[in-house]
Amino acid sequence: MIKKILITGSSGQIGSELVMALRNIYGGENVIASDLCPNVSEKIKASGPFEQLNVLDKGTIADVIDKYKVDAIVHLAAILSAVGEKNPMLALNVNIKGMLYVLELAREKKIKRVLIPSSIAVFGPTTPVDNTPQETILRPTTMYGITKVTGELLADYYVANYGMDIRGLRYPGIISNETLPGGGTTDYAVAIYYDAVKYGKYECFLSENTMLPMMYMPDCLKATVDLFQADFSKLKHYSNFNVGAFSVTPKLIAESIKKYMPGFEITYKTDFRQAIADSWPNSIDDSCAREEWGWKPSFDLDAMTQDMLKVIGEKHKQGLI
Ligand code: NAD
Ligand code: AKB
Repeated sequence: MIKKILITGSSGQIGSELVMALRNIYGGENVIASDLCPNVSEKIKASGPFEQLNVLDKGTIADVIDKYKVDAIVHLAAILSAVGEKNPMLALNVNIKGMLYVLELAREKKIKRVLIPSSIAVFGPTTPVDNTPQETILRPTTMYGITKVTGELLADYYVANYGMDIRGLRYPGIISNETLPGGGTTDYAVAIYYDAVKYGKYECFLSENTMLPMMYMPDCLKATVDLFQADFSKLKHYSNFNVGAFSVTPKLIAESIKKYMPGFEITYKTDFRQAIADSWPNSIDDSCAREEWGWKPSFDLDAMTQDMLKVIGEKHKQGLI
């Protein structure tokens, strides 16, 4: 039985919501939030422990594991694709060295379970783009993607050679309304909703027909918790589950927004992120996740759009954005 979970990178887009989801299941005191950035939301501060933690500081990670008798780690601290292309050495350092410290400490301290997300960024221009299979060509052209492939291989190495329980899933672009994304290529799919509510228009940095796999945050949380709780002995894959929900282009999101905000306008001005998006798949075959641990998404594009506009509209009315 897992008793104490440490989450790294917990102030990010996913961590800020995953901490609360896991605290609801395991109890506030049993989920230790941690991030490089000391500024933490009131919600996270009030509901359980928070530690300022740099994943490049192995000694402090070890101290936090000992202090709370941590027996599971969800390692979210990372540098995402767009920031990673601007600063490849930072991405290499944080994503590889940080992960290696977590894996080594998990081995040394006999941590029972580790979950580390991967990404659709493991795929590259030579990967089949439609319904991208679980087992396929992994030759990414971004530093972020290179670190994610390395992470998957390292995790599987620790499972095979040290008998450890390490799991991971290849998230698509995650769309949410609580914490803004941290510098990825799929960030447009969040910004479009904020700008729709605030200004009634959006200038997109990807071209109108750029198709990418995406997922709404409630499904991301469900996928993460379900894989975290899955029976490890029943898994055939470990660190690299494809998970899909729906695939969209900027034009399709704009059309979905227009159903509820007919006056919404979108324009396009592409930048360096277009090349990153062009190297990623259109859609994902997630049948292994469905078969091995029962993955099934709930939200489609229109259901997500309605919820995003409602929540962000409410924040806008209250003057929070
Ligand atoms: P994010 O950028 O929103 O958050 C990352 C967090 O890590 C930030 O709070 C940052 O302060 C922290 N961090 C950075 N360097 C650190 C360090 N040295 N030590 C400790 N903390 C540090 O990222 P996210 O979107 O929440 O992503 C979480 C995980 O999910 C990452 O592994 C990412 O690759 C993966 N992922 C995310 C998406 C997505 O669309 N959000 C898609 C695919 C995969
Ligand atoms: C990014 O765009 O970098 C992330 C991802 C798909 O990994 N959202």
